[in-house]
Amino acid sequence: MSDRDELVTRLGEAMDNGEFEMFFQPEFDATGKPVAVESLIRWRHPERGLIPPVVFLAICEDSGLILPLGRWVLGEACAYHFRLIEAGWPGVTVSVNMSTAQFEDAGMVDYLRKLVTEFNIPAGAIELELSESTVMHNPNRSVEILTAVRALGVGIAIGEFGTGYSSMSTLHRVPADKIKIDRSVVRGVHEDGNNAAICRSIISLAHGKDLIVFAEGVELSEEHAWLRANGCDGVQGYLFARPAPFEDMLRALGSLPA
Ligand code: G
Ligand code: MN
Repeated sequence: MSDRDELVTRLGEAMDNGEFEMFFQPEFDATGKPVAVESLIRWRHPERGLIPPVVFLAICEDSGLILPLGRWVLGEACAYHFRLIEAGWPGVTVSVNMSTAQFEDAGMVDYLRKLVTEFNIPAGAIELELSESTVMHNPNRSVEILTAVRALGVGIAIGEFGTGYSSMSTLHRVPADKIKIDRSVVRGVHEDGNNAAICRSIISLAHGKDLIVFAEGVELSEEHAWLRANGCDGVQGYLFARPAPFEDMLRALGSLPA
């Protein structure tokens, strides 16, 4: 058996054994109030410890394991919505990253509908985060899927924005609620004229379409200050909180960004 086949087998077992878990990274609005938590999958390997998604997600996609795994993640997002309420954070959205294969899976919307109905998930409690390339993989189909998703009261965020060549046409074609500017564009925005120009135009285009704009990967207080001064609606990044297990993340929610 090849290393890859072995890993595929092992990943299947990991699912059955409950070795996957969700980490969370908060997002704050312009006043410093936590408004969302992005859920990020991790594999807690019994011997190798915590394994980041870059190591296993591509293999999950190739092997088809991404579909059951993605459904598990959606179920977790619903469960954590209720845990956030219990913890005293009822208005905080749980954001779920979704890969292209899962997004385009014919059963995805039905599964999401089943969860939303069964658990009585209120509008705005859950948000799907899709990369620009996922949305632009098959734009016509994406419009159909996104329209159905939004009809369920599930929000749409387009992440890693500003890296694809199609950024601007994406905004005009697809229904969404929120744009997340990629951290490569946010980096050094207070001193890098190119990034500043890109951020400014993304913010103005998004606002022109009634979308809110968040910045990913904010690491410096200077970047944060620039973003606030230039109308960015919210922020996420190491400056405020790193991805962390749920309980640790809750503690970070309490300490507002400066
Ligand atoms: O593209 P996406 O939003 O899915 O990426 C999420 C990943 O980005 C997380 O796993 C997290 O580790 C990383 N990340 C989040 N905030 C920051 C940051 O401020 N700086 C850097 N370098 N990486 C970050
Ligand atoms: Mn993300």
